[in-house]
Amino acid sequence: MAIRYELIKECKQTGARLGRLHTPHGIIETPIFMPVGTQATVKAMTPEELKDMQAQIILSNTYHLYLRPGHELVKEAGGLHKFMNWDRPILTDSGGFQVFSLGDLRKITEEGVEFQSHIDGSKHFLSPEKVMEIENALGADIIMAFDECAPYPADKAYVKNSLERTTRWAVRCKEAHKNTENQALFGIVQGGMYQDLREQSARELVALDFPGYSIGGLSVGEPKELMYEVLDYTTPLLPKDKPRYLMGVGSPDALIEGAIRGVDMFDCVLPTRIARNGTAMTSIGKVVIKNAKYTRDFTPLDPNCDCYCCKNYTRAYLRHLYKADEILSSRLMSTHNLHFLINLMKQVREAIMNDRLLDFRNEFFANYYGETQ
Ligand code: PRF
Ligand code: ZN
Repeated sequence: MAIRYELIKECKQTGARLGRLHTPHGIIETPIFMPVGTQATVKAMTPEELKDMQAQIILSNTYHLYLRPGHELVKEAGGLHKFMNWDRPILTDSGGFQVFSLGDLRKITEEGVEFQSHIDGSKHFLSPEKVMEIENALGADIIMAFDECAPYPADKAYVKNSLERTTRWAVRCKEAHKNTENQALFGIVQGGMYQDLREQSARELVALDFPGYSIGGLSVGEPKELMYEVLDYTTPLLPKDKPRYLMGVGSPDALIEGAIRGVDMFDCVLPTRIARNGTAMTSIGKVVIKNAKYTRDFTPLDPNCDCYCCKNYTRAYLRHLYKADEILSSRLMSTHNLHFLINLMKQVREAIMNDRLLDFRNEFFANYYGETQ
């Protein structure tokens, strides 16, 4: 078995889980936020910098690395860890989400998905077997099954069809996965916003006995309250002794609400993407650094943060860098935003340890949404 989940305790106030995930490249403390490194790099950050901000695991993408530089080349380099010089755990997503987001550029059949590259328009075909070949070549500690993420809104017949195909593809992934000793394959629960379909999906996947389970098909445009409602009835369907990963979710409120509902792992491009657009998440709410009110603000980006950016630079300087279109703007803002979410999860874990996650949530929200910057 490539991974082992150790449940340390459940928060008495919320039922949130504090755990440890043992992987071939080290131990991850959960609940955890995973920075996204789509193209074998967390944009603008070196692995050393990610370690400095205590990133424990990063995510990368099958779809992108298959198209460029190609999984064979990454394998030739000695695998993804070696290729990108990151020796801590890595999780790869299957491409199920990226391919389905291509719209007109793809065609789904029972066999797999035919699509055109977003880079050069060339034709490709991804099947469960092909995705396992790619993920085995990349060599991440945790790999995802090839799934179909239904859009929102979608009618029930469509969602039922896609979740049933996701189960059939999960069976094929399990059969094709060649490296079970070093790589843990997660099944992905789908079923849209329909309770009975989530139950069907979870039941079918749990019967296949994966080492972990992802919750897909959320944060696809539905209202936040609806996502929380789906989580309310989905996480209890999953085995307590396996990790649960909520895919593509990473706003501070969703991280806390997800942890409260029993989620152990999260990922999102949000912190790095908005950093490059000049937006910071801080303990007292969002800061849009280009605003004129920061011209002469010689205080740190976040008064309560001890990241490299906040310890050394002012809002006025960061605003200048952003306005002058300097690379350092993206680097410093990304440093802060990643540190902010990694540190938020550290605080969530401490709150679970002390049976006070509900209190922590209320305090955090009062500071985050209470004042406008
Ligand atoms: N499936 C896969 N990756 C994903 C998703 C999914 O449903 C989502 C949905 N938020 C993000 N990333 N394979
Ligand atoms: Zn900071």
